[in-house]
Amino acid sequence: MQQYQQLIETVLAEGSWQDNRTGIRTLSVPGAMMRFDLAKGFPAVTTKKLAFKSVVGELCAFLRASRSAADFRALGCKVWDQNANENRQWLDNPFRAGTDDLGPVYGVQWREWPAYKVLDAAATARIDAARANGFTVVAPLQEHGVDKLLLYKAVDQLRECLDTIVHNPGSRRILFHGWNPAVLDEVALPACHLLYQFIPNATTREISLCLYVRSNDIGLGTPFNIAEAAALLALVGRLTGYTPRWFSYFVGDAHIYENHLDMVREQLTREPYPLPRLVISERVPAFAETGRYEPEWLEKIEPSDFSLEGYQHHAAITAPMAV
Ligand code: DHF
Ligand code: TMP
Repeated sequence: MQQYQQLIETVLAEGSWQDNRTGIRTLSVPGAMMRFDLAKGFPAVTTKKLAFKSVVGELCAFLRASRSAADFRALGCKVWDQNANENRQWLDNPFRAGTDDLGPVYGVQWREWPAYKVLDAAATARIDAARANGFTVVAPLQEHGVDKLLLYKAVDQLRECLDTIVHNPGSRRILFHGWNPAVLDEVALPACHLLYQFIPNATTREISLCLYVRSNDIGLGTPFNIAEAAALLALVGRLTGYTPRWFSYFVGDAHIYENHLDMVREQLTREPYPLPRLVISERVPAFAETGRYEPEWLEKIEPSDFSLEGYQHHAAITAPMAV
């Protein structure tokens, strides 16, 4: 994780002070990138202890399309409690559905992106094509005196990515998006890690991931986001018959909060350890061995199915999260 140390150094050296909604200033750099060769190990931060159980708990909650901090807690991840229950603006939002609700965050968009079409009731070929693509008619309506039909589909973007990896690996369109402009007014926090693109190589049987993160808290968020995406890629590879290889991580606003400076400076004094390996339990079927495609494991997977082997790390340090 030399790359993470370098990112900290870059922001400390080149960052400029920025104010933001949280009231805690940040040192920020506009645009940063890290690239990991996953054949060389799992990208866990080693200059402090990564809360790995919490990382995989969050991943499992996303995969199940959870929108309640209680579901995240039940899977061993407490990092959503403050965003659900301590942000005044969210507490006052009429879309908030009570204690612990986060709104339609990440997992809801990944697995159930709400998609609508309004079609002329007479356009039967279009309606049939939409139905064949999984849309169902939910209501008749009128627009400017013309009869129309409202159709709806909850798009399982992630499942569609796996289907494409298996059936059409040459596609350059295998991505899922977390940024849904139609629901920004309904969520506790608009997606930070928001665009995931899988790039399988059917010749080498390797799969790579490009991730775009619009806003990244380098002290707390970045180590989590890197590890979680790498674990997701390993799971997707297992279920589709590919070995994880390159992981490119792009950041828009890369920042260090003022109250995290002591933590990251302490990390810079520490020498990174060799990287651990990620192990996914045997019960999760490997497509490459069974020849069976079982994407339902996206929902069945448990945090305990993930473990790190040989994870050496320096002492835990943490710092407060800006809410
Ligand atoms: N807000 C802000 N300001 N920064 C974030 O990184 C952030 N991340 C969110 C939600 N809101 C956010 C979701 N992800 C921690 C890690 C990830 C995360 C939120 C919080 C965190 O506090 N990590 C601590 C302890 C983790 C634990 O023990 O479970 C750490 O030291 O890594
Ligand atoms: P923002 O919506 O004003 O950008 O605030 C979100 C903050 O949370 C920002 O500091 C980035 C951070 N964050 C991450 O770095 N990673 C995450 O996964 C999440 C949810 C948030």
